[in-house]
Amino acid sequence: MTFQTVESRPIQGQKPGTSGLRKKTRTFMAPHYLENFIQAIFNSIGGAEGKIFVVGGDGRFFNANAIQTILKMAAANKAARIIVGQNGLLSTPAASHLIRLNKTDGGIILSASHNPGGIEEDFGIKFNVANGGPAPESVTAAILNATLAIDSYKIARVPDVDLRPIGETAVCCMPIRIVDPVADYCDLMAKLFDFDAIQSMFAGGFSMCFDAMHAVTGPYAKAILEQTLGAPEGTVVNAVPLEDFGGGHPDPNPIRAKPLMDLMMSDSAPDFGAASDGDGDRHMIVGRGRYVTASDSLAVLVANAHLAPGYAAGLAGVARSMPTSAACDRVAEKLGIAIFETPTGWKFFGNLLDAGKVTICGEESAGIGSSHIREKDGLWAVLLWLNIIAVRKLSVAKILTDHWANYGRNYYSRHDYEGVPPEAANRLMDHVIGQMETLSGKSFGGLTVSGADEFSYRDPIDGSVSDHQGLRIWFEGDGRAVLRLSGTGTEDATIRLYLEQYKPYEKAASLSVCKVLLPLKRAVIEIAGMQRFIGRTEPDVVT
Ligand code: VG1
Ligand code: CO
Repeated sequence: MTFQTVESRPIQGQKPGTSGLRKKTRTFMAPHYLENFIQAIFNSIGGAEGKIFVVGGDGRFFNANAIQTILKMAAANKAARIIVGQNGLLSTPAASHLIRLNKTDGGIILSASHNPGGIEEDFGIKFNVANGGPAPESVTAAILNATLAIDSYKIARVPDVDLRPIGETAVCCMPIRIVDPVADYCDLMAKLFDFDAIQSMFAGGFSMCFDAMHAVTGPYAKAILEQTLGAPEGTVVNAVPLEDFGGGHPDPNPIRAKPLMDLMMSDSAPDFGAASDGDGDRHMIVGRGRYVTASDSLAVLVANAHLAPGYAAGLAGVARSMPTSAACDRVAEKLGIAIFETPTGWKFFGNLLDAGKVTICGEESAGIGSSHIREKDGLWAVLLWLNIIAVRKLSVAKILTDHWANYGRNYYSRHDYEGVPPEAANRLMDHVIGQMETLSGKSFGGLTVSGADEFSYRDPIDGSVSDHQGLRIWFEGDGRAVLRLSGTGTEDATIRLYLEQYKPYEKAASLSVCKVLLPLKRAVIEIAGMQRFIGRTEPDVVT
């Protein structure tokens, strides 16, 4: 018998409200676990029969095995066809593009993004819908319900498919198209950006280092930056995707991408530095001697996007996640375009993009993207920066200081407290929520609170409401702090504290970020009772 129906039990796992399932790899490898989740996805969308899906992942440990299981389950569930990246590789943005380009019914992306990979580390599965974007909350809720109700799954008992040759193959009678993971994505980038201008810039000696962090963007960056745009070989480092990302966290921030930071702060720094995360949807920009926060990157891209051919007609509007700094709001205001504030997570941008209300969206975690797909896009952001530099012929540092001179500066930093026992993290948050009504007017170390609330979002397109999206505290004198719990961890809780202080340009010149934000940090530590609830006040990661 080729197709088998296997009896099965509900699985524990998905956190309500998250767009995918992220767990320890061993959990996914346990009997029936992965299968149950995949069947739950199919069940929640009215079955896979007759549907077309894109499948691919970031190449981490278990990627190859999981894809084989998914192909066999899709065949047993009578899917019409599958488009899969060669060797099972697809970056999240490339998968989003393939879903749209081929008018498919959605895609299954295997990644735990910036989380480390390996048998003792993390694995994840995201389901993206037909617009190419992460499943909205209505769909993730349906998947969650399906995981709790499941009693069996269907799978074909056939040998593995060889995913090395590009071209047509099949599992049972279900056709599979194995595609070059880079080609279509590269074509899309060539339409949006002035490749000739960037090419001339490289030909003129412009130097760059792109750290792919042994994750999925290696092949993309090599094909686009080196082979297409003519950057010298060796511009892309750590370019081969490894199952364990070389033992690191593929999270493009100054801590995890320290070798790149060290290079860019040294005497031998190239003109431009960039990195991307595990699944290629996020980025880091660092100029010679100058790190660019993601919030500033977003503001600079919004202010200069019209210099790239794909955005020459201007932007419809901009959206940013709530914890992201308001630097891009100032640009939007000057451009006279709408600005939307959404909860953390790319899925909240989908409706705004589909409705044509916004062209560029961004998050402080270095996920920035545009209407070209429905995911954030690391390489896209890097290419837009390159296009802007090619046109303006200025260094990153100069572009940034010019920007602050025009708009003033939103000093910004995110502090992550990792490995916190979940109960302690919840008690801390509850403690702040308990004070919400009474904080206004109180002073903490000389800073006076001017307002506080818990962020709730009403989607302007479909009216759906998402509550409990983080705690906001405003201070007199243009300061803001945000506290929220990470939704992407797999073990303990991570508390994220976001600090932001606006200064008009006269005062913005060359102040230290730490110094500017210290009073805010002290105030929040006191308000949240940090020492009392989690036994410390210093974060693990500061970005
Ligand atoms: C983090 C980031 C958030 C991002 C999410 C997924 O979430 O803060 O901005 O959308 O990761 O990114 P959290 O809940 O841990 O703060 V990725 O690159 O995993 O697709
Ligand atoms: Co990612």
